[in-house]
Amino acid sequence: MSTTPRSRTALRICPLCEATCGLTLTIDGTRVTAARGDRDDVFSKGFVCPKGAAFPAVDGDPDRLRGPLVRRDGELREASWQEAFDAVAAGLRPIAERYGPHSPKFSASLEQGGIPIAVVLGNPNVHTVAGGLYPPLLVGGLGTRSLFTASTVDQMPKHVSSGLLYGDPLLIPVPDLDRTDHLLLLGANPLESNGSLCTAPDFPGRLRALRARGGTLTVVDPRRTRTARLADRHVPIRPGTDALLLAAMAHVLFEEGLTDLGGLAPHVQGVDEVRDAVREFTPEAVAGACDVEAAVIRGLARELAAAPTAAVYGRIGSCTVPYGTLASWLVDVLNVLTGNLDRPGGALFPQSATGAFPRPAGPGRGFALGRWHSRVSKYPEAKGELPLAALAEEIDTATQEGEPVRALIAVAANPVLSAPDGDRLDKALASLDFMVSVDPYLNETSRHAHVVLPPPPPAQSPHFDFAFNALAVRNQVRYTRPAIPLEPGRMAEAEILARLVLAVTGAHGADPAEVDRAAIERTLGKAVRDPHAPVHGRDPRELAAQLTGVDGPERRLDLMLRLGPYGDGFGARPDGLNLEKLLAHPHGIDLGPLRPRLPQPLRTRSGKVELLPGPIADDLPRLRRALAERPAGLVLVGRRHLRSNNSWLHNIPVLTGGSNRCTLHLHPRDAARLGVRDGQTVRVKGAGGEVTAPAEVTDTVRPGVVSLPHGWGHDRPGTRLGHASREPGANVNQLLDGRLLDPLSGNAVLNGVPVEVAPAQDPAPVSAAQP
Ligand SMILES: Nc1nc2c(c(=O)[nH]1)N[C@H]1C(S)=C(S)[C@@H](COP(=O)(O)OP(=O)(O)OC[C@H]3O[C@@H](n4cnc5c(=O)[nH]c(N)nc54)[C@H](O)[C@@H]3O)O[C@H]1N2
Ligand SMILES: Nc1nc2c(c(=O)[nH]1)N[C@H]1C(S)=C(S)[C@@H](COP(=O)(O)OP(=O)(O)OC[C@H]3O[C@@H](n4cnc5c(=O)[nH]c(N)nc54)[C@H](O)[C@@H]3O)O[C@H]1N2
Ligand code: SF4
Ligand SMILES: [Mo]
Repeated sequence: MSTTPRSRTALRICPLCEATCGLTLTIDGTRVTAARGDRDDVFSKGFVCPKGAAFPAVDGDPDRLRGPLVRRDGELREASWQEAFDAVAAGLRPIAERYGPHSPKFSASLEQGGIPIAVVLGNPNVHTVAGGLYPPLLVGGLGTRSLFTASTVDQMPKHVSSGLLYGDPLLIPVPDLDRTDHLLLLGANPLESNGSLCTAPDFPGRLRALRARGGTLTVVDPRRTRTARLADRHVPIRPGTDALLLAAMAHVLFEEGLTDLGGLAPHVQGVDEVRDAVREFTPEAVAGACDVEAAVIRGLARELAAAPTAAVYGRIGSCTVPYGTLASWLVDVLNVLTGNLDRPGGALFPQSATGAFPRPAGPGRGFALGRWHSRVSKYPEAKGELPLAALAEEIDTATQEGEPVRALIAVAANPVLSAPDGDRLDKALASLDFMVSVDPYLNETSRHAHVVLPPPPPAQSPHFDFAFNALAVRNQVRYTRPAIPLEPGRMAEAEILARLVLAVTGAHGADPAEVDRAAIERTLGKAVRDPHAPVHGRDPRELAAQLTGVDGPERRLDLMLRLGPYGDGFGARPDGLNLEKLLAHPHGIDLGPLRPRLPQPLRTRSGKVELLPGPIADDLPRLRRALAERPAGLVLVGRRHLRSNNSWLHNIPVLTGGSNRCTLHLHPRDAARLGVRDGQTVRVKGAGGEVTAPAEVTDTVRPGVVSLPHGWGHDRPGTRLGHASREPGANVNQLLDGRLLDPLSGNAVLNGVPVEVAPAQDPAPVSAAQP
């Protein structure tokens, strides 16, 4: 690569999807001018997709905010950081004091939500160092029960099924992509998404390698996606019915004597109960609802059982549906029944370098659901969160008990587009007493904030994958420091969030480094008291003094690495990992293939995999009723485009255009029936509202199903998204009213939603007299 004297290269892990590819950036002065895959990256080995290659444009988008905005006289105006945090403290403290734990108004009742300040955490928090380290301190510091995150429009069903099966909602098995002989993939399209809850740089290449080594790939999806086209078999299921299909597969395994738990058997309880629970779900009974022939379902079950190793893997299309938790549970049940859970080639539990140090196997505390409920609709919490779909009503609806949400802190979240019924949420946000957004853009959500605190662009931020290393198909660890120093006037996102923690806890103005110091002190204090910890009995101050790193976040990373499963234990294991060692390996450290781990990480009360947990058993009658359900009309599903990322990359010209458009896919048969021509504008109507979009007639969707991508609808005033607002698209989530949830997880139903489609009237010709 040609480099001018002023240009240099720097490594940076890509934050734009879960694949976490290593990038080599070319930097000219203080500008990123090119990005390519880092060939020496121990995990991604040079892979890069069009989004990663567009890193310079994403990083350098001129619409990114350069400094904070503070609302004055109704207008968001540029302000200094000092003014911005003064405004945050002035806006939040009175509410915190009025309703907080020390005030007479504080409701100690679990049912009533405590303090009326909500925290909303969006998807990029799992892609930043700051998002991994500070949100728990923020939520804890506020003492709020009003926590809403992107998880409840995404993977909460998987957390709940893992919580119930294994006692730990974060213990999620991932398919052993590189070694499996057979992959059954439901509701995922990794050729566009690059994978989710399965971190695998070059997912497409790994699927091709699976086929090249003689393995088989089956894809279950109502659309013939790029992934489906790569597969040996594509099953175009009716949306929302995966749980029925999987239950019938389990039925066949029992009926035909094909279950074989292998070495897993001593660690599993409840197999006979599952056999009874799926008795009614014969392939013949589910075939009509799924619109998949019984013989095909039997074939799927037999193939799964016959494969030397196999993995069942479900994602968005199996989670964001009315039976999302049941489907997520059944995915793992099938892996267990065929002996594929926790064995090479099957589905295994990764071991992340920043995970907890392994403690001896044995009974744990289990996983509880519904420890408190939302104020208005009484939705049960799951994993400490309330459904994002209920955020609007928690703000705009008064009830007898508790206070409506009055103030909100949004970090990296755009729920006006990402969550159901954006119009209602839009109005609700506008009615708040106070709102803060930590966001690089003035967009559909942050435009309602009283203070916007913009983090620096990714090249000026460090990167470590706290979340995705625990979901990766290979154990490995990588860290990249900021590729470019902070520009003058910028504040690191870690410092922004640390200052927010100070502001909400009444310590506004204190040194933000105190937040990290206190966090380190707490962690070490606990560790030295823990008989299983490598530092048991040692002096926490002496340990804290050993931490290296240039700032608080780095010292916290060093701490987690040293206490982690590969760590040096502060000298207990001198060969072990610490930050210094990691920094000496800029392309990362490979920690080997996934290994069987059970029963060690189980935290259920029995200490075993509890195959038929009570809440699941209680939800099965609902699935039995679904056997008889058939949608009367069209149902809607989503889709992702390789060059998209939820709601926030439509402002990057190189990532828009071409096939990346907000069009309604519909099958030629449905188009003919409705009198819709290709390219014609259609009206789509759902329970929450109506949108218009150009029709794209294509047989890649099955008959009876239409598809519209999410994250569009950039036509609201008061945003600063120059490019996105020129081709705004329609907000698919306006079709939802937010009432349709998976009951166990509170996850919004985003797929398989009934809609009506009709040709729109051609727009009236513009009269010359119009102003
Ligand atoms: N209909 C439908 N709706 C969906 C989905 C679907 O499949 N169908 N998918 C759902 C899923 S899986 C998800 S995860 C959600 C995502 O929904 P959200 O969590 O709302 O995520 P995004 O839409 O990606 O918006 C991210 C926000 O973070 C900001 N941001 C970007 N980088 C940074 C950063 O480094 N720091 C900070 N502080 N902010 C940053 C962006 O400007 C943007 O405002 O959408 C969900 N909504
Ligand atoms: N390019 C790009 N990559 C992304 C994102 C992005 O927006 N763009 N978002 C990121 C995020 S936040 C996430 S969570 C991941 C998601 O990653 P994936 O889970 O791979 O998400 P999708 O590509 O939406 O694939 C979901 C598939 O489910 C199908 N489907 C819909 N309903 C059903 C159903 O009822 N049953 C079955 N079996 N299938 C169904 C849809 O047709 C679609 O093809 O992608 C991440 N990566
Ligand atoms: S696959 Fe994901 S992580 Fe890799 S370059 Fe593309 S967007 Fe970045
Ligand atoms: Mo997501």
